[in-house]
Amino acid sequence: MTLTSEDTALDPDLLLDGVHLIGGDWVPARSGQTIDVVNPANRAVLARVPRGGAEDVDAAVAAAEGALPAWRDLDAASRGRHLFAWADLIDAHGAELDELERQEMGRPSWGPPRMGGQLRYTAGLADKVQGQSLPTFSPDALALTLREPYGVVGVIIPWNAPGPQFVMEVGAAIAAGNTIVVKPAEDAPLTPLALAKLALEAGIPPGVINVVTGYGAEAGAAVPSHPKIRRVGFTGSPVTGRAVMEACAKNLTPLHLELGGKSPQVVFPDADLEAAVPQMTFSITLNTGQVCAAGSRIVVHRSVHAELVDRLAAQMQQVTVGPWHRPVAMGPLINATQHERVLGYIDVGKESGAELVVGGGVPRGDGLADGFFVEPTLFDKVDPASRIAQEEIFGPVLSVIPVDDEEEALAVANGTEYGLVASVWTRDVGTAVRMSRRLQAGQVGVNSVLGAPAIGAPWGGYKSSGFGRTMGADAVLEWTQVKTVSLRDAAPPG
Ligand code: TXE
Repeated sequence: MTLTSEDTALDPDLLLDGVHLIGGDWVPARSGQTIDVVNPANRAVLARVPRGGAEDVDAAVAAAEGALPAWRDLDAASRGRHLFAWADLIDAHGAELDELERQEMGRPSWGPPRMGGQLRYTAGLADKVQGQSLPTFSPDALALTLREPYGVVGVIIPWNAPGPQFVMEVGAAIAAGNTIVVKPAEDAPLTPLALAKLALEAGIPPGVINVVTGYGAEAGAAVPSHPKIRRVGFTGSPVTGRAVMEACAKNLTPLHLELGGKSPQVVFPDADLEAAVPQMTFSITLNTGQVCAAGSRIVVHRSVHAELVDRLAAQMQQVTVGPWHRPVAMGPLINATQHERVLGYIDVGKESGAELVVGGGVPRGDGLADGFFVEPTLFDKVDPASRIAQEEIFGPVLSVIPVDDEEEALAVANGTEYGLVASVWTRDVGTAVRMSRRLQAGQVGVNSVLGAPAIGAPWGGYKSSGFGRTMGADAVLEWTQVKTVSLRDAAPPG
């Protein structure tokens, strides 16, 4: 395949080709090898990125170590100012960043990115990281706690929202005074590289943010196993999350994990279906279902089940599918592996006895032949124990599970290993309160999907969806460790 970047509307200043970022220098991999980055809507090669490995991670860690003392010791308000400047540049380049992310995801536009706003919230927290003063046993002493950065930290991010994931993790870690090595996903490393370039332009010193591109088993595996990386953040699959945690265990490196979900949407008889159905459809088709928070299970009271399925079927049939440059609702899946995986789950669903109501295939049509497209798919009467109701599909596949009462709804909703997001559709405050308390999820939405529509809300899972929080004030604190300092008057009077 040949590079097609000249044919596209990509901003050449933000398209890094063949280089990643180590200590302020844009360099190739030590091995000299590269990986093609492909638009999954048409398989055109957008750019190549270095196929980094352990030695590149090593160099990035050395650069981050070099940058650490000055960044850590910079007054916190100045650190925050650097992040504000970065947010301003991100906003100024919003359209170009969106185009880049759209092409590496193959997805349609969702309007201006919100990354700048999220980053500004984090920037404002930089000088609000504070400890406590503590009571002491005697009046000649003072005791207080300091919240200090870990030092050099490492983050591995996935491909489904490469821009926001980069900004979220990097913003929180560096706001707290850490310096960082980031390993973006091999399928979508271009937006992270562009964001790192803007960070440098915003005046964030070289070496504070380092980006090593490459495959998971190579550059990725080198991050949690590096003895000088003092804390790790990982977002991705449970299988890889376990491997990352095992590697961290060897060095006793603390970490947080965000591992996806199988988020239930519990629909009560009094729900406003007219309002709910478009949101439910959006929640499973946004980003072609490649969203950790996708509301992939509808747990519905039997009295409104038939009406809900009819409405969902009508709504899902209206979801338009196509490449990034068309005004469609849904783009392709990220790559051939995910395409096979999602189609495989659809087969599993058909074989499980569930009723296929909408979709289930690969859409045909003009401009769709070369992309990894799949139809929005609706299964009804799904057995809550079946694989399509238990496992994260990461595609636009929605399962409807009818139930008889609130207790059964709760048992089904809580009956998977995951616990990222749960939604409740009801007009009754009492039902909303009871469900909010009893649903096992890091985020509960009442009459809303995909978690809190708030800036600065902490984000993370219960159960196998992971632990630790990646947004808001909690995220910044996660990147700090607590030191207790006690001071004593060496020669107290009398
Ligand atoms: O994920 P991986 P994949 C889920 C989703 C999806 C499935 C597989 O269900 O269908 O995972 O996706 C890096 N050491 N989610 O295979 O492997 C890899 O290079 C260190 C949920 O893409 O977890 C990439 O940067 N790193 C999800 C990142 O891990 C390794 C987002 C994620 O890849 C590594 C993505 C290793 N041994 C997928 N192997 C969410 N929670 O939002 C791979 N990586």
